[in-house]
Amino acid sequence: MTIPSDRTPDYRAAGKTLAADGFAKIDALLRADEVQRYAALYDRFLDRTIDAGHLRGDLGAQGDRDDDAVEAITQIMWPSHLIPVLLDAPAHRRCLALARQWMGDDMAMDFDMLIDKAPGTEAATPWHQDASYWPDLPDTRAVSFWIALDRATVDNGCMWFEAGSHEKGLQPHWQPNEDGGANECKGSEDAGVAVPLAPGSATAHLGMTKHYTRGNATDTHRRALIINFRPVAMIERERAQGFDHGLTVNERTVRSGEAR
Ligand SMILES: O=C(O)CCC(=O)C(=O)O
Repeated sequence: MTIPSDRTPDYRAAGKTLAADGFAKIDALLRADEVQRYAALYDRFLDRTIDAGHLRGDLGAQGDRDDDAVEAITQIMWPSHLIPVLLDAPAHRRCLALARQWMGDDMAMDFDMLIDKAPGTEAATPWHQDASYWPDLPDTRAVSFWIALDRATVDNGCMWFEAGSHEKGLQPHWQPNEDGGANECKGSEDAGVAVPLAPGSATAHLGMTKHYTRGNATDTHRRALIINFRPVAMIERERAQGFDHGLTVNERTVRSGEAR
Protein backbone atom coordinates (compact mmCIF):
# COMPACT_ATOMS: atom_id res chain seq x y z
CA MET A 1 0.00 0.00 0.00
CA THR A 2 1.22 3.53 -0.73
CA ILE A 3 1.51 5.76 2.29
CA PRO A 4 0.42 9.31 1.37
CA SER A 5 3.12 10.98 3.40
CA ASP A 6 6.35 12.85 2.82
CA ARG A 7 7.92 10.25 5.10
CA THR A 8 7.21 6.61 4.55
CA PRO A 9 8.38 5.03 7.78
CA ASP A 10 8.05 1.30 8.11
CA TYR A 11 6.13 1.17 11.34
CA ARG A 12 4.63 -2.27 10.66
CA ALA A 13 6.18 -3.70 13.83
CA ALA A 14 4.49 -0.97 15.87
CA GLY A 15 1.18 -1.92 14.24
CA LYS A 16 1.65 -5.53 15.36
CA THR A 17 2.51 -4.44 18.91
CA LEU A 18 -0.56 -2.19 18.94
CA ALA A 19 -2.81 -5.11 17.98
CA ALA A 20 -1.20 -7.48 20.51
CA ASP A 21 -0.75 -5.19 23.54
CA GLY A 22 -3.27 -2.42 22.84
CA PHE A 23 -0.53 0.21 22.63
CA ALA A 24 2.77 0.89 20.87
CA LYS A 25 5.58 3.41 20.81
CA ILE A 26 6.41 5.31 17.64
CA ASP A 27 9.82 6.88 17.65
CA ALA A 28 10.63 10.05 15.71
CA LEU A 29 7.24 10.72 14.16
CA LEU A 30 8.21 14.40 13.90
CA ARG A 31 11.58 16.00 13.21
CA ALA A 32 13.02 18.51 15.68
CA ASP A 33 12.22 21.51 13.43
CA GLU A 34 8.63 20.28 13.08
CA VAL A 35 8.30 19.87 16.84
CA GLN A 36 9.44 23.49 17.22
CA ARG A 37 6.76 24.74 14.83
CA TYR A 38 4.00 22.73 16.56
CA ALA A 39 5.20 23.90 19.98
CA ALA A 40 5.09 27.57 18.89
CA LEU A 41 1.53 27.15 17.60
CA TYR A 42 0.57 25.25 20.76
CA ASP A 43 1.72 28.19 22.90
CA ARG A 44 -0.60 30.50 20.94
CA PHE A 45 -3.47 28.24 22.01
CA LEU A 46 -2.27 28.15 25.61
CA ASP A 47 -1.81 31.92 25.95
CA ARG A 48 -5.20 32.44 24.25
CA THR A 49 -3.80 34.31 21.22
CA ILE A 50 -5.93 31.73 19.43
CA ASP A 51 -9.32 31.86 21.12
CA ALA A 52 -10.64 28.31 21.46
CA GLY A 53 -13.90 29.44 23.11
CA HIS A 54 -16.02 26.52 24.32
CA LEU A 55 -13.49 24.07 22.87
CA ARG A 56 -11.17 24.84 25.79
CA GLY A 57 -11.84 23.11 29.09
CA ASP A 58 -10.36 21.57 32.20
CA LEU A 59 -10.07 17.80 32.12
CA GLY A 60 -9.22 17.98 35.81
CA ALA A 61 -12.28 20.16 36.52
CA GLN A 62 -12.62 20.89 40.21
CA GLY A 63 -15.54 23.31 40.29
CA ASP A 64 -15.82 27.00 39.38
CA ARG A 65 -12.66 28.70 38.25
CA ASP A 66 -11.73 32.08 36.73
CA ASP A 67 -11.32 32.08 33.00
CA ASP A 68 -7.70 33.13 33.26
CA ALA A 69 -6.77 30.63 35.98
CA VAL A 70 -4.44 27.81 34.92
CA GLU A 71 -6.47 24.66 34.33
CA ALA A 72 -5.49 21.54 36.30
CA ILE A 73 -5.34 19.79 32.91
CA THR A 74 -5.83 22.02 29.86
CA GLN A 75 -7.81 20.33 27.11
CA ILE A 76 -8.45 22.10 23.80
CA MET A 77 -10.65 20.10 21.45
CA TRP A 78 -10.45 20.35 17.68
CA PRO A 79 -7.28 22.40 17.05
CA SER A 80 -7.65 21.46 13.36
CA HIS A 81 -11.11 23.05 13.29
CA LEU A 82 -9.61 26.31 14.56
CA ILE A 83 -6.46 26.07 12.38
CA PRO A 84 -7.49 23.93 9.36
CA VAL A 85 -4.00 23.83 7.78
CA LEU A 86 -3.10 21.40 10.57
CA LEU A 87 -4.99 18.72 8.65
CA ASP A 88 -2.37 18.88 5.92
CA ALA A 89 0.62 19.22 8.26
CA PRO A 90 3.05 16.36 9.03
CA ALA A 91 1.49 15.02 12.25
CA HIS A 92 -2.00 14.57 10.84
CA ARG A 93 -0.71 13.24 7.51
CA ARG A 94 1.67 10.70 9.03
CA CYS A 95 -0.78 9.49 11.67
CA LEU A 96 -3.48 9.05 9.01
CA ALA A 97 -1.03 7.04 6.91
CA LEU A 98 -0.21 4.80 9.88
CA ALA A 99 -3.87 4.35 10.85
CA ARG A 100 -4.58 3.22 7.27
CA GLN A 101 -1.53 0.98 7.13
CA TRP A 102 -2.57 -0.76 10.37
CA MET A 103 -6.36 -0.76 10.21
CA GLY A 104 -7.50 -0.27 6.62
CA ASP A 105 -7.98 2.37 3.96
CA ASP A 106 -11.35 3.43 5.37
CA MET A 107 -9.74 5.03 8.42
CA ALA A 108 -10.20 8.81 8.73
CA MET A 109 -9.67 11.45 11.38
CA ASP A 110 -12.48 11.53 13.91
CA PHE A 111 -11.18 14.35 16.15
CA ASP A 112 -8.03 15.92 17.52
CA MET A 113 -7.13 17.67 20.76
CA LEU A 114 -4.37 19.31 22.76
CA ILE A 115 -3.78 18.25 26.36
CA ASP A 116 -1.30 20.30 28.35
CA LYS A 117 -0.19 19.81 31.93
CA ALA A 118 1.17 23.15 33.15
CA PRO A 119 4.16 23.23 35.53
CA GLY A 120 3.29 22.04 39.02
CA THR A 121 -0.26 20.97 38.18
CA GLU A 122 -0.33 17.72 40.06
CA ALA A 123 -3.61 16.46 38.57
CA ALA A 124 -3.46 12.91 37.22
CA THR A 125 -5.58 11.95 34.24
CA PRO A 126 -7.38 8.95 35.76
CA TRP A 127 -7.26 5.43 34.34
CA HIS A 128 -9.88 5.15 31.61
CA GLN A 129 -10.74 3.64 28.25
CA ASP A 130 -11.45 6.22 25.53
CA ALA A 131 -14.46 4.18 24.43
CA SER A 132 -16.14 5.20 27.71
CA TYR A 133 -16.57 8.68 26.16
CA TRP A 134 -17.94 7.44 22.85
CA PRO A 135 -21.25 6.01 21.61
CA ASP A 136 -21.37 2.23 21.23
CA LEU A 137 -20.43 1.46 17.60
CA PRO A 138 -20.59 -1.83 15.68
CA ASP A 139 -17.09 -1.38 14.22
CA THR A 140 -14.75 -0.69 17.12
CA ARG A 141 -11.57 -0.02 15.15
CA ALA A 142 -10.11 3.18 16.63
CA VAL A 143 -6.57 4.40 17.21
CA SER A 144 -5.33 7.47 19.06
CA PHE A 145 -1.88 8.94 18.59
CA TRP A 146 -0.45 10.86 21.56
CA ILE A 147 2.41 12.99 20.24
CA ALA A 148 4.86 14.50 22.72
CA LEU A 149 5.91 18.08 22.00
CA ASP A 150 8.00 18.19 25.18
CA ARG A 151 10.04 15.35 26.60
CA ALA A 152 7.38 13.23 28.35
CA THR A 153 8.60 11.65 31.58
CA VAL A 154 7.03 9.80 34.47
CA ASP A 155 7.32 12.99 36.54
CA ASN A 156 5.59 15.33 34.10
CA GLY A 157 2.84 12.97 32.99
CA CYS A 158 3.89 10.54 30.23
CA MET A 159 1.35 7.94 29.16
CA TRP A 160 0.92 4.65 31.07
CA PHE A 161 -0.95 1.70 29.56
CA GLU A 162 -2.28 -1.60 30.86
CA ALA A 163 -1.13 -4.18 28.31
CA GLY A 164 -3.90 -6.51 27.13
CA SER A 165 -6.68 -4.39 28.68
CA HIS A 166 -8.14 -3.83 25.19
CA GLU A 167 -9.26 -7.47 25.23
CA LYS A 168 -11.20 -7.29 28.49
CA GLY A 169 -14.22 -5.27 27.32
CA LEU A 170 -15.48 -1.91 28.46
CA GLN A 171 -15.01 -1.54 32.23
CA PRO A 172 -17.35 0.38 34.54
CA HIS A 173 -16.50 4.11 34.47
CA TRP A 174 -17.60 7.09 36.53
CA GLN A 175 -16.83 10.83 36.66
CA PRO A 176 -14.86 11.58 39.84
CA ASN A 177 -15.64 15.32 39.65
CA GLU A 178 -19.28 16.40 39.79
CA ASP A 179 -18.42 19.42 37.64
CA GLY A 180 -17.27 17.32 34.72
CA GLY A 181 -13.75 16.42 33.70
CA ALA A 182 -12.29 13.05 32.99
CA ASN A 183 -13.88 9.61 33.16
CA GLU A 184 -12.33 7.05 35.49
CA CYS A 185 -12.19 3.28 35.84
CA LYS A 186 -10.23 0.99 38.13
CA GLY A 187 -6.52 0.78 37.32
CA SER A 188 -3.10 0.97 38.91
CA GLU A 189 0.49 1.75 38.04
CA ASP A 190 1.42 -1.72 39.33
CA ALA A 191 -0.47 -3.22 36.39
CA GLY A 192 0.73 -0.55 33.95
CA VAL A 193 3.71 0.32 31.77
CA ALA A 194 5.04 3.89 31.58
CA VAL A 195 6.12 5.08 28.13
CA PRO A 196 8.47 8.09 28.37
CA LEU A 197 8.94 9.83 25.03
CA ALA A 198 11.38 12.20 23.36
CA PRO A 199 9.81 15.29 21.79
CA GLY A 200 8.35 14.31 18.41
CA SER A 201 7.84 10.66 19.38
CA ALA A 202 4.40 9.25 20.04
CA THR A 203 2.35 6.46 21.47
CA ALA A 204 -0.62 4.83 19.73
CA HIS A 205 -3.44 3.12 21.63
CA LEU A 206 -6.78 1.49 20.90
CA GLY A 207 -10.19 2.73 22.04
CA MET A 208 -10.44 -0.03 24.64
CA THR A 209 -6.91 0.25 26.06
CA LYS A 210 -6.77 1.42 29.67
CA HIS A 211 -4.40 4.36 30.12
CA TYR A 212 -3.51 7.11 32.56
CA THR A 213 -1.00 9.90 33.20
CA ARG A 214 0.43 11.25 36.44
CA GLY A 215 0.22 14.96 37.22
CA ASN A 216 3.05 17.28 36.25
CA ALA A 217 5.42 17.64 39.19
CA THR A 218 8.07 19.51 37.17
CA ASP A 219 8.58 23.20 36.42
CA THR A 220 8.03 22.92 32.66
CA HIS A 221 4.99 22.22 30.47
CA ARG A 222 4.01 18.78 29.21
CA ARG A 223 2.33 19.44 25.87
CA ALA A 224 0.74 16.66 23.81
CA LEU A 225 -1.11 16.67 20.48
CA ILE A 226 -3.62 13.83 20.21
CA ILE A 227 -5.20 12.66 16.95
CA ASN A 228 -7.83 9.94 16.75
CA PHE A 229 -8.90 7.86 13.74
CA ARG A 230 -11.78 5.47 13.05
CA PRO A 231 -13.66 4.14 10.00
CA VAL A 232 -15.46 6.79 7.90
CA ALA A 233 -18.75 4.89 8.26
CA MET A 234 -18.47 5.01 12.08
CA ILE A 235 -17.70 8.75 12.03
CA GLU A 236 -20.84 9.25 9.93
CA ARG A 237 -22.78 7.15 12.42
CA GLU A 238 -21.52 9.23 15.36
CA ARG A 239 -22.37 12.49 13.64
CA ALA A 240 -25.85 11.19 12.73
CA GLN A 241 -26.37 10.69 16.50
CA GLY A 242 -25.28 14.30 17.10
CA PHE A 243 -21.94 13.18 18.57
CA ASP A 244 -18.97 15.27 17.41
CA HIS A 245 -16.43 15.11 20.29
CA GLY A 246 -17.31 18.53 21.66
CA LEU A 247 -17.18 20.46 18.39
CA THR A 248 -20.64 21.92 18.95
CA VAL A 249 -21.28 21.19 22.64
CA ASN A 250 -18.40 20.57 25.03
CA GLU A 251 -20.09 18.11 27.32
CA ARG A 252 -18.60 14.82 28.46
CA THR A 253 -20.68 11.76 29.08
CA VAL A 254 -19.83 8.33 30.49
CA ARG A 255 -20.63 5.11 28.66
CA SER A 256 -19.84 2.51 31.24
CA GLY A 257 -19.47 -1.19 30.63
CA GLU A 258 -21.52 -3.86 32.33
CA ALA A 259 -20.92 -3.70 36.07
CA ARG A 260 -18.70 -6.62 36.88
O1 LIG B 1 -2.55 13.55 28.18
C1 LIG B 1 -3.17 13.02 29.10
O2 LIG B 1 -2.98 13.30 30.27
C2 LIG B 1 -4.22 11.99 28.82
C3 LIG B 1 -4.39 11.68 27.38
C4 LIG B 1 -5.49 10.70 27.11
O3 LIG B 1 -6.16 10.21 27.98
C5 LIG B 1 -5.74 10.32 25.72
O4 LIG B 1 -5.03 10.77 24.81
O5 LIG B 1 -6.65 9.50 25.48
